[in-house]
Amino acid sequence: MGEIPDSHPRKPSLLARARLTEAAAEGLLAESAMIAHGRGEAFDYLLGEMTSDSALAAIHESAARLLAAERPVISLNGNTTVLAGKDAIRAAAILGCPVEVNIYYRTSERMSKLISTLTEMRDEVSSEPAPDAWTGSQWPDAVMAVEILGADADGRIAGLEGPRSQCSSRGIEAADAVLVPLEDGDRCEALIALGKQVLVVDLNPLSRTARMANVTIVDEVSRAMKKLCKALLDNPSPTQWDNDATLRDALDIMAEASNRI
Ligand code: PTJ
Repeated sequence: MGEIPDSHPRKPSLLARARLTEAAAEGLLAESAMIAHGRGEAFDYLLGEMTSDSALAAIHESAARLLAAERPVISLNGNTTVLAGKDAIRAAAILGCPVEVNIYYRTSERMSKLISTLTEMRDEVSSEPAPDAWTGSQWPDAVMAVEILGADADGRIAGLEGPRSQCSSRGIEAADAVLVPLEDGDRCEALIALGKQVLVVDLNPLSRTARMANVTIVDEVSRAMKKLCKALLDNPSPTQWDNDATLRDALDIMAEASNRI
């Protein structure tokens, strides 16, 4: 892809497409990854390709619940690793928690490619300047301490059958709070049934996942994960959360999109 000028109004979206196309060629993504992304893009277009106030509130609530959890984990699939893997590592470093590669269309080849990609990303993040409030060698130490789980599928998500139930016993199985961007409805339901806090990122406010989660961030995953890192540094506390209100707000914004013409 040629150079996209900074002035191009849809530059981030075009860059995301280029990243996904490259990742697909490298074998990191599910065959249906582009279909999922295209559906997300359509919703994002209606949202004006920006983080709404209600999505930002959901990001703060998710940060608060992850900080309050005893064993939080960030679950990563193919699309999320490619679009927001580095921010997921940054968030995990701030939280002192693992990330877990947990994919819907599971093959051992994709698992090992995604784990290698995240390992390289972790190295890169460790040599970045520390965020505010982190000093000296604290940041690289915290980043390098982020475990990348998923290779040993020695745990189970009770209530699911077959490869989709596989997870790490020290990650999703043991977790009391799971951040799962772009999750499938059945798995979201199973995690909720296990009594875990389920925090999701999904541009479709009507998806089963969006409607079932404890907190739904209706925002594009790379924007949301960047803002989540900032929110974690603010150290917020959990509140009474009305998730249906955030879904209704996203739908209202989409319904009002015609006013932008
Ligand atoms: O890597 P795998 O094997 O785990 O597979 C990942 C995909 C995403 C292919 C798989 O989980 C899948 O098929 O997902 P679905 O059921 O199509 O759901 C994807 C949801 O994520 C849809 O509701 C989309 O609107 C939403 N979505 C897609 N791209 C983004 C997004 N939400 C936020 N940010 C995005 N970039």
